[in-house]
Amino acid sequence: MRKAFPVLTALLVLAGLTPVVAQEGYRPPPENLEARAWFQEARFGLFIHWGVYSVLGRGEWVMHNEKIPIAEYEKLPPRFNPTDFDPAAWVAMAKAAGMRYITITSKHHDGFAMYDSKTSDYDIVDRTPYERDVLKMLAEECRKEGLKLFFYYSQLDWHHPDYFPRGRTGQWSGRPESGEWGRYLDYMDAQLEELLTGYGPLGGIWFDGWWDRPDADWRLGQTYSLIHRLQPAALVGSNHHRKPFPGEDFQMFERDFPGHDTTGWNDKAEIGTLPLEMCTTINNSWGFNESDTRYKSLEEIVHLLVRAGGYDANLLLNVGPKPDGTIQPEFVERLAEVGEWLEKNGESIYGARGGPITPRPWGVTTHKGNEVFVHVLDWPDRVLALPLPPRPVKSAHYMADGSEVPLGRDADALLLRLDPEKADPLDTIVVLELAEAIMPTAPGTPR
Ligand code: FHN
Repeated sequence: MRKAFPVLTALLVLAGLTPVVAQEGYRPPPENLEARAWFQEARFGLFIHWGVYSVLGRGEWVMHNEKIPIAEYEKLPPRFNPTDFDPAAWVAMAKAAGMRYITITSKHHDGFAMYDSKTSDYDIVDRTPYERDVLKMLAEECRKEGLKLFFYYSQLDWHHPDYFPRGRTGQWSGRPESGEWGRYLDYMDAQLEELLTGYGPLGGIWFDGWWDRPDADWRLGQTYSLIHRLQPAALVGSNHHRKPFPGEDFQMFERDFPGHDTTGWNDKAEIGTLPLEMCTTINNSWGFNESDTRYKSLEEIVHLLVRAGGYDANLLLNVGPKPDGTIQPEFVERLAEVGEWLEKNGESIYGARGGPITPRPWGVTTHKGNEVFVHVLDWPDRVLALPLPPRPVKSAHYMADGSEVPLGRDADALLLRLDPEKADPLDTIVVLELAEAIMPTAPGTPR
């Protein structure tokens, strides 16, 4: 009977029924709340998955997918020499795209640190002919150019001997079937301390991999407190596909809008009250994948950004740089085009909150002060009926040229009489001028 208890707990945790213990009683200080508000206004960030796996060009899961044992995988770092890496070009690309922050992999599931770790020599400085700390170079450039930098950190590790008992993945690494979990967690905290003390003020830490061992004691309270003690304004988020745990400062969704579950991972990810972020890829891969040429069109990317905004979420859009340190032109070109679109339409995205009308098949709404931006993404007809906004509407105009949009009113609907000539295939934005502002809710206020 005694033995049944941990099994039952594990089952409940797996079913998402038991609250996970993390940084209980955490009260974000003012600088953290300020950072959350900044994050919520920023709306668009660049995700970068870069590691020694890029040498093979088959994505960041290649070690697990192709059952490559550690002894073989360790032959990749000596082949990784990104002599064309130019942090200024990466940051300029992100800025031109209208992105306000960058989130880059400091260590992915393969356990290889892309910075000069002192806790381990399994890192870019000690194991590659390049011998330079690319995170430091990027951090300096971001600071110079005013972009915030977040570090992705994989809690899951296919290389460390103490990542034991093993989870759902990484069983082919050739490690002995033993190890000390607590020692692995110490190692992880030590690496996080390096990242939080050696790279200036960070936007935050973006965790991934908890899902590999959902029933394990991850000592999250200790880890989250460490981060908040070292940098109180750094935002903690975790891609565990659940409702946020205590101590987290934002909530993320992978390849799904908040509240959706097309992937099958987000079924328990109830929406909490923290700022939201959705991440996705431009083709279908996170890490560099030579054979994946299914690039999203400009229209698809703009619609993702706009729809994310309608769900009150940021879009974190990924690129997987090549092993030489460059970013493939298919990504660079699309990002430049999104930047041009934002240059004209950013007013309806940055600092604008989702709603007041919840997302619809035809499009979404965002709002700021006394303006509601109706993003018509897919509506072939002349008249679009909206539920009545929470404040009286004085007038409506096209954001593109300021010309008036005739309005009709019903007892329970506002009718936008759209001119097909003015339809924009990317997004026809109609601005509703309200008689009074809709007061924005601070991050953390129940939706
Ligand atoms: O396994 C990872 C994957 O490689 C990638 O990093 C994405 C990004 O959200 N997250 C994980 C899967 O949930």
